[in-house]
Amino acid sequence: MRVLYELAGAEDRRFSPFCWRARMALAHKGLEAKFEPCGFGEIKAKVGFSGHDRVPVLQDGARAIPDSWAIARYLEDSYPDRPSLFGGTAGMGLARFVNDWTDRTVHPALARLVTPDVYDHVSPEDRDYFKKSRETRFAMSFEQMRSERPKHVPNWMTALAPLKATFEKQQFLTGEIAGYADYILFGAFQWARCTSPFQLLDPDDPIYAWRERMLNLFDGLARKADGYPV
Ligand SMILES: N[C@@H](CCC(=O)N[C@@H](CS)C(=O)NCC(=O)O)C(=O)O
Repeated sequence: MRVLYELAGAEDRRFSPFCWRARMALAHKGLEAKFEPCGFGEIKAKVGFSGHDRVPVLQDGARAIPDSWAIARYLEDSYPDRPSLFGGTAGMGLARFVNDWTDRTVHPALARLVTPDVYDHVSPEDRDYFKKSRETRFAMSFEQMRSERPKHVPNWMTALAPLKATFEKQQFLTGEIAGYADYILFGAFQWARCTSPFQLLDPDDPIYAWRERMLNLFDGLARKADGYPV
């Protein structure tokens, strides 16, 4: 039995960018799993058995794998007969870069725009924790963050510039078929889509068209999730 422990917000909304990476990777491999919801306050109790205090954690039989990157590596190594996530060692090396770039550049730029909206979708019992931890992280209140949002849009557009250039020329980061590098990046957009009505992309942006293609994958897996179709 395979179980993916995922972050869940109010009304069971699944918005974690890292959990979306793992969800898309499982779908790419054609592997079934049970998706176990964890509120922020439940994570330690539910995934403590793995020695980790963050989600996603994948349990596959007797194995427990924490961390989205480790999960992707595990799936690739354990299910080599299924479609490849990386397309070989060179692809894996480049996906590693996309992982770090997304964590260090895309997420921080996006967090400035959507974090107060994420708060609106956090479970009531997790709201105090979320507000306190995020307001401390950004050293400002959510009210201030909302009012400063327009100031941070140019930084977001700058971060996206290389993607725009790439998607003018190819369908996916990994070429003609989506691969794990796309799922890493897509997790960020899905985090926003599931929580924020803020329009991040113009419909004529090539990144918008890529996001549409990603939303269509696996019978619209990500499109079916509760969110804002912006
Ligand atoms: N490097 C980890 C990061 C996982 C992570 O930060 N997960 C968040 C959910 S989006 C979490 O568990 N946060 C717990 C908290 O903020 O208390 C990965 O790629 O899986």
